[in-house]
Amino acid sequence: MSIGGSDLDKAISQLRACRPIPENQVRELCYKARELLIEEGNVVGVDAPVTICGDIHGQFHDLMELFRVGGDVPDTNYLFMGDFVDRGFYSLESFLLLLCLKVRHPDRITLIRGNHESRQITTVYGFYDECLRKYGSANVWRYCCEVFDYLALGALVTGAATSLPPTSAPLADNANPDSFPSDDSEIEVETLNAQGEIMYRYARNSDSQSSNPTSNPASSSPIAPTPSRTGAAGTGATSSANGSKSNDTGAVLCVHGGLSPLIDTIDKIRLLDRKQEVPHEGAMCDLLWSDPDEIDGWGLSPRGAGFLFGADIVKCFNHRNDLSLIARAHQLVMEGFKEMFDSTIVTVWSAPNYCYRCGNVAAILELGEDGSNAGFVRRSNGERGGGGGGWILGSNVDGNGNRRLSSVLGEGALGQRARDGPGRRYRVFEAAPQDSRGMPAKKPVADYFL
Ligand SMILES: [Mn+2]
Repeated sequence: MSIGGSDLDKAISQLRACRPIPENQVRELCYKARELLIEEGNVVGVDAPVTICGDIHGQFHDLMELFRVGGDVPDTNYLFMGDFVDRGFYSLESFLLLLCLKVRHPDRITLIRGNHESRQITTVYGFYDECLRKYGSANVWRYCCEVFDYLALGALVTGAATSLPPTSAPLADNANPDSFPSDDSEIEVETLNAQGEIMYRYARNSDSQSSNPTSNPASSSPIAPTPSRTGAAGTGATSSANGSKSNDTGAVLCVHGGLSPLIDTIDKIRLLDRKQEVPHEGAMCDLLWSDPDEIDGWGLSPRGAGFLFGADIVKCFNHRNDLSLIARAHQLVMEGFKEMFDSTIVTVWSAPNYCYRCGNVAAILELGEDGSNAGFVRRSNGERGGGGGGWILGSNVDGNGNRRLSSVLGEGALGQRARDGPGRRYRVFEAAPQDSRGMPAKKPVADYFL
């Protein structure tokens, strides 16, 4: 049999009901998924608008809640930053549903690899046992692991708007509208609850740079605007004729864990041979395992894999690669998301009440579309035309084409934000009601009354 067309839609509705699909369909699905994923580069190019999600960890009913809050595929574009499996009770249904959606709507959903998408880790943390329990053999686990090996290592989101369009969303009960910025200011961050009500709203910092001061009259910035660049954000290209002129927002790099001391440019990620089990060390391992931390430079990770990296590392990397933000997952955040280092990096966590007992809320990050970025041509490998990933021709390059080190290490990179970040809308949500999980409440309600 082949899983295409109506079979695929049938599999999707079966998985949406949290019912596993037959083994032969899983085999076919995994084969199709691999065919798609093999065509993707290590760093997938993604156009805004997109909704960025963190760890799921087999919490199927919370994934359904995520889609309820964020919109369904294909109405909403999604980017999932890995750790689909392990810990929760429904790794199988969660991962297979995401995989079905990927095969059904390849341009609407991007899946990148987390450190749990690995043979070794899934053997210890639940996914292997779950497959064995649900199918009576390890075949399905093996098919899924073969897909893991082909997942991209990162994604580069371009074309995100610098500010959020005004919404007419209602205010949450606990919102304090007096603290909201005035109507004419540029909204940089907005936080909404699961009902779509606004909880917080922040204007762009008045000391941040603006590429187009006339569009931001509220800014009283003493800092000179960054010279206008014309290349596709994230490629570093400046001479491309098809770039955006009105949006100076850098690109957003999405990885599961973080940075690596072996990787100073995004191009170096593109050169890795990713089609393998996650190694115990090296660049690929670091991208999936590392964590940001309040340290200078690099540090040893208590996880035993990857590294800790400080604000200086993030700011240098972002500056060098024309990034305005790194989005990553991998660490439980009680509030669902956490911005660090002057908003140059954010952790997004999408598994509410992690392990059904941590009591945290979850979040997803929406990046809006910058209308001025239309006209880019996507190459077949998903990378942008025009720049080729080169970054040497920027305003920080001297006449000989050398990157001016001072501009990377000087106050331009470390003392302030080098780039305006994208407008960021966080939707925060709680765990799905327990009764939708098909498990009885700890004490049946009747006990209290009879
Ligand atoms: Mn992780």
